[in-house]
Amino acid sequence: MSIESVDVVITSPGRNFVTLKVVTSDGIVGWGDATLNGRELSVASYLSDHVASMLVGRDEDRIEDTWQYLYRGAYWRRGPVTMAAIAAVDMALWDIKAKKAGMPLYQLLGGASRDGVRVYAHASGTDFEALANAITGYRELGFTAVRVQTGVPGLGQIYGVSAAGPGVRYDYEPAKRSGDRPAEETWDTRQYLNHMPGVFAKIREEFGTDLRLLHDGHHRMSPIEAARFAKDVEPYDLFWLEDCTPGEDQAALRLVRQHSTTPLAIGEVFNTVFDYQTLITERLIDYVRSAVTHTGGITAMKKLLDFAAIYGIRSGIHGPTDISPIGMAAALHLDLAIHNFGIQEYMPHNEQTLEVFRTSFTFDRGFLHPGDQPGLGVELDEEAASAHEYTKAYLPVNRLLDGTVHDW
Ligand code: GCO
Ligand code: MG
Repeated sequence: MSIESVDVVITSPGRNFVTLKVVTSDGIVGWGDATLNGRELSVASYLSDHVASMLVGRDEDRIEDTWQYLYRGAYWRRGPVTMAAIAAVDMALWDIKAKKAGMPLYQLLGGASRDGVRVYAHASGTDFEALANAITGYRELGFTAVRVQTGVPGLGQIYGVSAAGPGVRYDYEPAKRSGDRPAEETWDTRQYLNHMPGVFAKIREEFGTDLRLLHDGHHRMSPIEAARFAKDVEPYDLFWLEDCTPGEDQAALRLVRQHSTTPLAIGEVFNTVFDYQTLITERLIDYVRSAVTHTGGITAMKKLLDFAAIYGIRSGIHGPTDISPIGMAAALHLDLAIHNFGIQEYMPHNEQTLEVFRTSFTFDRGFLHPGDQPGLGVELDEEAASAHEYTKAYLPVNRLLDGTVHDW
């Protein structure tokens, strides 16, 4: 048996997704997620112009060999475009292998290590009342963990805050269909640092100590600012502080660590295990935040998480809406199987997306389960997909109040 065809499907049911379809000579279909938010077409081209023809005729069962062939064999390695393309191939091959075995993928990864996967939701609000309203809504749905982002007085629309109003919002989407260039937002770290600790204090007062609270700094603080923030929020027992400093600077986290016991998570912009080498071996983080889709797929992610396990570091796999339901399913199978699971991010996709991607994962009182369909458990409806044409969309660009470009 061998790979007979490889095709790229681009669809935009409210937001853009790039999906790889691999079909074997005996008709088994495997699906992989290749979505890179705001740069989707570059991965689509990498796959259809450079990778597809290399795969046709290969043995679909040789997943590790195919991974190495695409990674080492390309000479130019790493980077989000390359690693998203490799991830899509890898996911599709695991989907095929598990379908051939007649098992859900998590069984091939060692079987379930737990009954369900604890997930966290995105609670946000432009002010405290709206935020508290969102937290209440998620608690009523059974969530045991929420990520908290809120507006900062003096700044307009900022990262992580739904502009759509209070309540449980499944519609926060940072990529904007803003024409030929990105929308711009403004930022001031000083105002943020002065505002946020008080928000956590009020949340603990109102909601008690049970709820797991997470927060995303989205790469905006300098090392010393991040150290101050992590120290200031210590009394409010965060589950994690995410991306407190820009991801490239691994040494920055040494400084944050020296000053605080707030658990740290980083990695959604990383692509390989090498980005984590210092962070893991020096135990500078507590959670690995990579997306399966952006880190070379299930093969690479399993190795990364096993490496982290040796150092007592746990998983917190990236799961925003720009990861397609296929990438989300890949995460859930890993989450269920590995021992060092921490938590899984969950931003449910909109209805249009779920008409295109037929999922079988289930949500029950704060926990997801990938389901027991053979394979990943997600099938793409190509007819439904063809109704939604690609529409250019960008993540915003961030500027300080004086106009200087800042990390978004
Ligand atoms: C998260 C992330 C996302 C990213 C988005 C960019 O923690 O979920 O920070 O919200 O901003 O994935 O495409
Ligand atoms: Mg993040």
